[in-house]
Amino acid sequence: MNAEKILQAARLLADARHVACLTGAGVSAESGIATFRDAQTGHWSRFDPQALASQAGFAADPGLVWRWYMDRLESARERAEPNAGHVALAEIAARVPRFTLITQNVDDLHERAGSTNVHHLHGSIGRFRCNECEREHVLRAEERRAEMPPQCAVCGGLVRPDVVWFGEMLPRGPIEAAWEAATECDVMLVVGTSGIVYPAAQLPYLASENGATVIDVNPEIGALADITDLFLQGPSGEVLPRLVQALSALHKE
Ligand code: BV8
Ligand code: ZN
Repeated sequence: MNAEKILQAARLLADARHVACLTGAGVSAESGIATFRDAQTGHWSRFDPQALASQAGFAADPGLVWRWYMDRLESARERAEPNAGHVALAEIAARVPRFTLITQNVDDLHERAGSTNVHHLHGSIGRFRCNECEREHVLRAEERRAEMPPQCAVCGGLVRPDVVWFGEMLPRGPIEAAWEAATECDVMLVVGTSGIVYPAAQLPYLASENGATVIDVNPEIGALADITDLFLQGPSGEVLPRLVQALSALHKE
């Protein structure tokens, strides 16, 4: 990653009134959480995440889906720590007038790194609700180890994680905040997403159509290449801290 491009990106951030940031599974990769693109770790590698993260998958085998989420919850909550990329995003937010963080991730690593007001387009793996009546369910310790999902205390429906499955609508609040930020921002900073899943992947396009500059941080060139103005190739845990350093240096000038 050459210093010139980092400096160019830092100047864009320094001149921005409003930076919108869209993150995907890649920002949590260096925390040890497998992305959807990578084969899921261990015995999950023989399952297709898109099949498991769906009503059909849950109906077909609620126990399998429950165990998949309990394993992911354990790795996100017990084993994973925020990495330098998560921390850098919280530091950039403190250095620009307005910063809107929108994530496709269901882990809480942005919050644990100090980011506030994080918009979770696809929900959170640490929250649970009834698949039928949608009542919130507070998970008990023994339910984390159970082979089957718990049943709703009120209607008897199966309890599921409060995440957005494929084919399900995204929550209105986060969508409205994300759409407003994408249309209003000067810079759209995209970090660690393949840009494949809609409607989240629409946001960089929306920002670009509304005159924002799109910066993409990713080790690989992806689906957003055609609207990316500045591509910072590399892992977010390395690129973002360098961006913070360059931004801080500009502020000292
Ligand atoms: C909806 C929560 C309709 C669950 C998730 C055909 C064409 C277009 C669209 C569709 C289609 N068929 C179906 C659809 C719609 C579908 C969709 O987009 N499908 C895709 C696969 C084609 N979308 C939906 O179903 C959405 N709902 O459309 O509803 C509707 C409309 C009206 C009324 C009713 C219904 C719901 C989508 C949300 C699904 N839920 N997550 C859970 O987590 O279990 S999506 C899930 O996958 C993640 O949240 C994430 O969003 C997505 C994976 O994407 P990424 O985050 O980008 O991760 P990925 O692994 O793909 O990429 C990782 C990237 O990181 C890579 O680029 C890699 O290079 C990079 N990377 C790796 N290491 C690093 C790094 N980057 C930086 N640093 C590193 N170190
Ligand atoms: Zn219920």
